[in-house]
Amino acid sequence: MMDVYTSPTPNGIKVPIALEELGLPYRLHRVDLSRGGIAVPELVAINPNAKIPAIIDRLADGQSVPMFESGAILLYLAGLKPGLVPTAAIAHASTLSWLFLQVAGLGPNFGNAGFFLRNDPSNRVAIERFQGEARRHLALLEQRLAECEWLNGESYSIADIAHFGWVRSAAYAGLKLSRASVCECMGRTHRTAGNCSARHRAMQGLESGLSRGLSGLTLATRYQPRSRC
Ligand SMILES: N[C@@H](CCC(=O)N[C@@H](CS)C(=O)NCC(=O)O)C(=O)O
Repeated sequence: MMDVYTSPTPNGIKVPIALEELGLPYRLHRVDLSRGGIAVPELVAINPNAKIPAIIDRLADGQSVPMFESGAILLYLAGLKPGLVPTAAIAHASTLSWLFLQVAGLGPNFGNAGFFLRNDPSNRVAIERFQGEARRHLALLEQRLAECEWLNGESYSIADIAHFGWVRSAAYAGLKLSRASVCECMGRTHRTAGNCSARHRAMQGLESGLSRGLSGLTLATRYQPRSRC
């Protein structure tokens, strides 16, 4: 059984989505970030960087495996059960490229754009830099998803999962999504893929478990899971 420490944030939702997709059991521990991750000792015990998501995988042989960084966790989970990273060489490599683009590029730029918009709105240099980069990354996704249904070109993967939370929260970075936007593509991704019932479960798990009692960032505002697929 795996213990998952997270919150309903763009990075936080990645791990429960992947676990639901894979059908792996887990215990969810909601981390209250209102005073910062550093104020949560059980989180710091797993992640010295005091950020969610973090996990402890409790193995059958008694070992406990702590992990942090959402991209690393997604790769670890995908290694436990097939389904979220294709084995064919090109699609495999492409999954890694799009995953790392999210964790190193799109995510930090969205996050920093949102931070400066809220905390230092007169700082035009920072806002133009981070919002400009956020917009540019979004355009890359739009172009890619206009060309193929999935980011890796072959199948739904941890790369799509990684981007989904951030794209949904584009308003946080002050970005407006166009009609033929990535959010729609990602919504389509989560609605119409072959394994639709798993996707439905994933969103149910998120919305009933993670976002309960929270004012919520921008989680669960755009995507409405369909009862039938
Ligand atoms: N690179 C990290 C970023 C994680 C991150 O920034 N998490 C935020 C929430 S989305 C957090 O824990 N913030 C709390 C804090 O900074 O105190 C990852 O991908 O896991």
